[in-house]
Amino acid sequence: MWRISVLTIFPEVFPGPLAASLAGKALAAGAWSLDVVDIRTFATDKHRTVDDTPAGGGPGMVMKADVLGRAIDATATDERPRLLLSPRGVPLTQARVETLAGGPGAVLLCGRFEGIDERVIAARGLEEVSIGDYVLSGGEIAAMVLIDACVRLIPGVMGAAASGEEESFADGLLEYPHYTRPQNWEGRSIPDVLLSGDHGRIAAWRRAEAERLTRERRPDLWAAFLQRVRAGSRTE
Ligand code: JAH
Repeated sequence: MWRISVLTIFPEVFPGPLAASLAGKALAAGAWSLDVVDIRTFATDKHRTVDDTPAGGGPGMVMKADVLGRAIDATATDERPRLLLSPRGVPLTQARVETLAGGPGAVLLCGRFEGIDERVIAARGLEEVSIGDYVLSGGEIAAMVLIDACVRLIPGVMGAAASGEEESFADGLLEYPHYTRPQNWEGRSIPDVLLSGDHGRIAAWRRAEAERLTRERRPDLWAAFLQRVRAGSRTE
């Protein structure tokens, strides 16, 4: 079974939205497991302290190495990758999500405050992963994002539709626009080509729209796409 362990000082926020929808049904059905560990239970003092002032001074607080070390050691005795959700991590990609979903699961450490003692990252082999260039209040919501992206790829969770969609993202373009009935809504109609029944023209229109949207919105993806097209026409 695909296993997630989450280490957090806010255990009550899990499973949160992960309990809804198909991911929640799959969790209830035992297709994956979620083990939530309250970091605070590994504090040893009366006030169950998990943070302290930064060495060298400065604002905020830092999560303590000793508490986190014990929490990780009590949770992660297996082969699963250990990830720290962090705005300075390597960007999470669909390719990485596929790798994680195809493995045994993951141990996710959710930081709070200014961050965690750097020595824990080295000593416990944590890999820092970012879900985007913005700062959250802590790693919990980022962990939920990562879990959601992985769980929908577990065989049998979402059915055949999801894996088909993955292929369209895997070719590096944004999704084409979607429409459904009614044909006219608030004076806006569905593009004629989609009602033509001509599957060749429909596929060509969708492809052109996917390319246009990618070019307009994501110059980074568009440049990578053009590179692949050029490399492909050299070797094939
Ligand atoms: C913020 C600990 N890449 C998104 C992301 C992930 C984690 C955090 N922020 C943004 C974060 C404060 C404390 C983690």
